Amino acid sequence: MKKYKKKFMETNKAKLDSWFQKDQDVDHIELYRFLHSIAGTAPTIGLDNLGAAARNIMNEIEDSIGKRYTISEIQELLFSFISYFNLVVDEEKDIVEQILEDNITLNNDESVVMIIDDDTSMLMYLKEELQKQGWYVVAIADPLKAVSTYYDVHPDCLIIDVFMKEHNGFEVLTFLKQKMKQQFVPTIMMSVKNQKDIRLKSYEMGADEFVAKPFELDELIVKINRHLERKKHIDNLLLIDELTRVYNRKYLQKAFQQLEADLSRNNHPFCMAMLDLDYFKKINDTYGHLVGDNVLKQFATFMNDHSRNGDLVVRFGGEEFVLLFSQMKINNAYNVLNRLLHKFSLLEFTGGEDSFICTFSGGIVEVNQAGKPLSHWLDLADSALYEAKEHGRKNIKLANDTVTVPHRKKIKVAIVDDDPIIRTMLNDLFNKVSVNSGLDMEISVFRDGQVFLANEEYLQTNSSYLVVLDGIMPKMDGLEVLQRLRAFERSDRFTVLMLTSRNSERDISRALQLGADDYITKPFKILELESRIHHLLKRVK
Ligand code: GH3
Ligand code: MG
Repeated sequence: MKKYKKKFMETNKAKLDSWFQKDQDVDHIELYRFLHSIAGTAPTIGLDNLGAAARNIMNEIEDSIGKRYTISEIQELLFSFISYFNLVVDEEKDIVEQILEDNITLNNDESVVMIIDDDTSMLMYLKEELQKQGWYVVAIADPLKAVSTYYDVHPDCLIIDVFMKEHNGFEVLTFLKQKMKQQFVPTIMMSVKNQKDIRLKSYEMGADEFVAKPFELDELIVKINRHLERKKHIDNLLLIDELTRVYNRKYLQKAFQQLEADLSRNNHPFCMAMLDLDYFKKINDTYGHLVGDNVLKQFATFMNDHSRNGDLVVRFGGEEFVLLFSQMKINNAYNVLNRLLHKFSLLEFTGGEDSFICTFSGGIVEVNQAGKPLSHWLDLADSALYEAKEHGRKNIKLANDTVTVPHRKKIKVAIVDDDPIIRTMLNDLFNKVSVNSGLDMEISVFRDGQVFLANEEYLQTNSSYLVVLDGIMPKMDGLEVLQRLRAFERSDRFTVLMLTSRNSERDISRALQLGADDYITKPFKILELESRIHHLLKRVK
């Protein structure tokens, strides 16, 4: 019998044994919790029938709140389970382990749809339905969270409700409109008020579509699909980054090939530098994202203005840029970059009333050998960049011959769940993701919310966390844990995935209001969970 099933059997059998040994009546709540945990876990590890059986009994006893069950009543109710847990079911194929062992390729290319609506039932409904289309759906109930999330997830399509209680959708849109001017992100406005002035205002603000509520779901899906296809088409044509007007990373491959051809033909080495702005998140947090955008633009312009003909500036992503210096030896490139760093760090930027300066760090590599792929040189430059960051930032480092340090900061992964099987499974899954993605992760498991929160030393560091939080736990439920995390200073360090139960709509709604970054309903399929984890990891700051 495979590991998870075995553990599952053992845990549940132990629980039943303890009831029988004590020979005392069992509370309704305790029985319900036992069944609830089976209903949540069994289908995830491939025991669908068992999960369904647990759900049936839960329905059966639903109206008996407060009842105490004698041991013989328990025996009668749980007859099928008792025999099951004592059986060895080794002939069943274990889906979970198969998935964990096989490297089933994830579709990392899913379109990202972001919905902003403070009506959480609408959010939940849309999220669930749109996910069925294979899209990754980010649901935001708090408009204030919308802006930073927008920058983190880079949506391919945006759906905004016009009338949100605290901030109306137009306000969010006004902000995002600035963004949309530079970047083409199809936007659909929704409203229960289907009046001409609202429709007109939506279009004037830059919406591509207006949808009146109530709407036909299939029609909405077709519309979104069409927008996503157009976006893909346009993205494929673009080689220039829309915000900074320098080349985007798609062009990098082409440019690299040209320079490499020159290298193999004429033996002209060239240099590649990876640059990253220092403490850029702080600029966003202090002065707002539009000021951050402006810094990026000015940085790109500065680099363009100060590079020679034939050199290339590429926005690699976020606040990372790649520079290619044609026909240049590394010592020369090193001196050039240091001069640029010095000059750039004298520039003054304005944010509101204040002025501030900005610096960058860089890693540089000399491409002097033909035949190696672009990724090889990028990894080397990235390693050197990481060393420059470690070395206190605002400096340039030369690459060694090997990739020495894992690039990127460490991500702490906290798994908080009272179910030992889910804990083990998640732990294994994250280990696999860590190996496959090359991300440096420190994975910890906690058996309940209290133990997790009590670990002050673990939580008080400045690290970034991905927290997988079970919604229903004894002592302190997941929602309370989430609420407490959100009260922490710089609480956006915690990217939270809630595990909820399908029928607890109220809990999901609350989780969204409290700013959970995503939720997944139990029982979930491992592959689905893995895909969500990949998306969430991109958002961990
Ligand atoms: P470090 O010195 O270690 O590089 O720290 P950092 O704060 O610069 O790096 P971090 O990776 O923590 O934060 C980068 C931030 O850049 C997070 C992301 O939301 C933001 N960002 C990414 N793209 C854009 C963009 O187009 N505009 C703005 N304003 N912010 C962006
Ligand atoms: Mg940075």
